[in-house]
Amino acid sequence: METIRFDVLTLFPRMFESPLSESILQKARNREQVKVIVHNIRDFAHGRHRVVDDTPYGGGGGMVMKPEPVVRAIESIKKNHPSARVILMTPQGSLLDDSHVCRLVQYPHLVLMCGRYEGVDERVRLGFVDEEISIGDYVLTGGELAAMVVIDAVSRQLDGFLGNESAARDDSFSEGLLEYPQYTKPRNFRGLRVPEILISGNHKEIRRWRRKESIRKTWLRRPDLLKKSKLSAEDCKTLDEIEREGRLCKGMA
Ligand code: 6GU
Repeated sequence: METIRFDVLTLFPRMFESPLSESILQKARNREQVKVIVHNIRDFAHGRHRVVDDTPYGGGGGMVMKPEPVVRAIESIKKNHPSARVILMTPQGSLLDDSHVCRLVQYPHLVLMCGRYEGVDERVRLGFVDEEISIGDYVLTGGELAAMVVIDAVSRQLDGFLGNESAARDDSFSEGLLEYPQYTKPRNFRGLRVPEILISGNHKEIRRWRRKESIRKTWLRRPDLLKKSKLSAEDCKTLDEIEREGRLCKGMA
């Protein structure tokens, strides 16, 4: 069984309790395919008050996470697991995408350090972190939610994580395309009908339809992805068809 371990370093360990305890992620944890160990950075702070943050040199507002507790927390894991990969969650990191997720699942052990406040002392980044990740161009109050996104997205790439029929390689982004539209019963929902082709039982035609709708959705919503994806000669013909249909629709409107 392909497994992975995450050690999370955070000032807010309880944030991780319920999101990681539901659904298939909890099942994967039950069978120990995914291990998540959450550590409170405050436990590594010294002194009566266990201070973890301080004002920035040079002035300005906000607080900065002090280097000592963070580095002690990282080292407490590295001592027994020297090859664990240390990732700092920060809006300054490189943007997480599908290829990034597929690279991360190759590591058997990730340490996810969650930044808070206005940031982490620069010296933590310089000496003790292997890479920095952001999950998008917006600012969260801390790296915790982003770390959960990484745990979820990376875990579901493990072999055998999803049930046997579905596989991560079939979904959106696996080939750089968005997923085709899905339908279930009833056939007629408030006058909206399931496309006939899906009820036809003609699996070759269903596959063609799905491929086309997948290309269409990507063309409409994410033309940037379409440019990067590897389309076959047949896909290119399909795309021509879609573009012609698109022009027809505009003509009618
Ligand atoms: Cl990893 N952290 C924070 N604080 N904000 C973010 C982020 C991470 N990724 C996007 N926004």
